[in-house]
Amino acid sequence: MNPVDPLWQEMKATGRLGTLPVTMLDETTSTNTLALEAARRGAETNSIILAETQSMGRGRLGRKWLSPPGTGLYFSMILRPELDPADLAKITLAAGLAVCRGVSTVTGLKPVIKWPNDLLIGGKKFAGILTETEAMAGENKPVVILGIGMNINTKPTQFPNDLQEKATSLSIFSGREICRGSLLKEVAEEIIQVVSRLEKEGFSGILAEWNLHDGTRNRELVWVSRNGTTVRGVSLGPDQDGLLRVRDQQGTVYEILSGDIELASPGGLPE
Ligand code: BT5
Repeated sequence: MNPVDPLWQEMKATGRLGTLPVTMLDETTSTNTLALEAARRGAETNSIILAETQSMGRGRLGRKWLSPPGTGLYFSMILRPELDPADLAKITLAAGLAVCRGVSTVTGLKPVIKWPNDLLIGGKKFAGILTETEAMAGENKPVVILGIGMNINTKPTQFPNDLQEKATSLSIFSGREICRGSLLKEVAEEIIQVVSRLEKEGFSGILAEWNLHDGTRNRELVWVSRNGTTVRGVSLGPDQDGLLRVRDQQGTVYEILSGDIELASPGGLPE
């Protein structure tokens, strides 16, 4: 089903990806759940938990992440960043940048990010990020579980009907099989690098680079808040805190902390 993937075989045999500990499972409920449990037991920072499929893969706000077996990358990394709890939302944006960079290095493709956590190629979603945190007894830093789901060699028929219109995989888009081991290695290294940059230099450099991958800047969006308020306006991109700025027709600028945005008009996202 997959091309020969020496790194995958090596990870299975050694439980390591370079220096990083990796737990590889054929199936689990959610790698984020397992990673959190492992973190509570004191698992090493930057450990990776990966599964070939998930029965209860999670998205944000109680949504599901579909994990067709054997063709994607579904993994969670245990991070303990030296950051203020208020800065943790920036990790999701930094991770989006890490995925773009990793995908671009391994495949030459140029994904874009739809704030805050969707990664798109050819206007369709191929990856999503779920960041969860927990304060740990006896530790001064909260643990951050960074969960990433990516459709790599997934075939169109592996998506249910309701996802076929809006989901894609790197191989569907590029017409070739992609080596999952190389991609995991590159993305994991990029994550470690962006988190370290966030800790040492703050958010502005990462934001400047993130802006180059912003798939919705200057596009008209609709955002529906949790209490049902609808804001329609033009995206000005994220601010220095990672909140999305949207300017409505009256010129009022809204700062959006969470939730979903949709393009107001058809026409797709940049490819
Ligand atoms: C996300 O949520 O996009 C975050 C996904 C994170 C998944 C990883 S896999 C490893 C780790 N373990 C977990 O349990 N989770 C993380 P959100 O923005 O809420 O998007 C969810 C929506 O994306 C769903 O409601 C669907 O519309 C769509 N979706 C679900 N599965 C998909 C898939 N495989 N490909 C593309 N879109 C999908």
